[in-house]
Amino acid sequence: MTSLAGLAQIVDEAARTATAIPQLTDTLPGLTVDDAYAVQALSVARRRARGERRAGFKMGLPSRAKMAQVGVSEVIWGRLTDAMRLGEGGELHRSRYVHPRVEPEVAYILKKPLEGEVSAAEALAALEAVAPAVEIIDSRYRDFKFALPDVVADNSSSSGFFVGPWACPSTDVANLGILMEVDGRPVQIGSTAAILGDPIRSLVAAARLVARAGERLEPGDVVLAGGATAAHPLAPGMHVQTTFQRLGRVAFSVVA
Ligand code: 0L1
Ligand code: MG
Repeated sequence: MTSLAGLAQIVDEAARTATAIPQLTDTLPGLTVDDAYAVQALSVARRRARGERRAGFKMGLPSRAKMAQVGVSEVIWGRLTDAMRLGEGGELHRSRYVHPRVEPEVAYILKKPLEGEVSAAEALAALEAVAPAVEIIDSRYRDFKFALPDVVADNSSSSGFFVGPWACPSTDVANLGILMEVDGRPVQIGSTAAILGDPIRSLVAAARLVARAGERLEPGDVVLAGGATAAHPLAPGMHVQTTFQRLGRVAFSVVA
């Protein structure tokens, strides 16, 4: 049996070298979701040991449709580091990823800690600001195929994020229209309401789920609330612009 640390090395090296790997559950069908979160923590610890710093958390599978697709009833989560944050308006290097996709999200940044069971009102009171954002997801598994323990071990496909202009934390982001365009052509249209009905519920879930791992959301943490539409595959030469009603735009270009 490969140790959890050994599995962490496998997923971390796959991400570091942008190399597709077989699913862990192909050879370890008994791998549990709890094991997978332990692997995730160990793999992110390897990044930290290389000098990357904590940046916050991402929530994954926030829509009922995406949960049903993967056969789960709760959102999943992963960890963000400063190396994953990309410069708004800048470039994404395709060669650094296995098969990247982009999805529109809402980003929160905290001014107070949040831990365990909290209400939406408590979550709102802990906010420093809210912003439009996009997440770059990149499963390290071949063909973007995985079972739940695989994706959790792989840091819930976390690989990058762009954050747009920060807005006042009292901005109502419960049901904002979103348009994602590639080279001026619409590729995704949706609403922030697809994120658990209201993205603040995702922040509430983040506080609860992260506490199960003995951690809490800290001041300065960015929390990505989860994808509001299906993710769009990225290729060199694309210019991606995502416009959020009331919040503004996030744009970037894909280079080889
Ligand atoms: O951020 C997400 O919702 C993705 C979570 C993992 C599933 C996937 O990679 O599609
Ligand atoms: Mg996401």
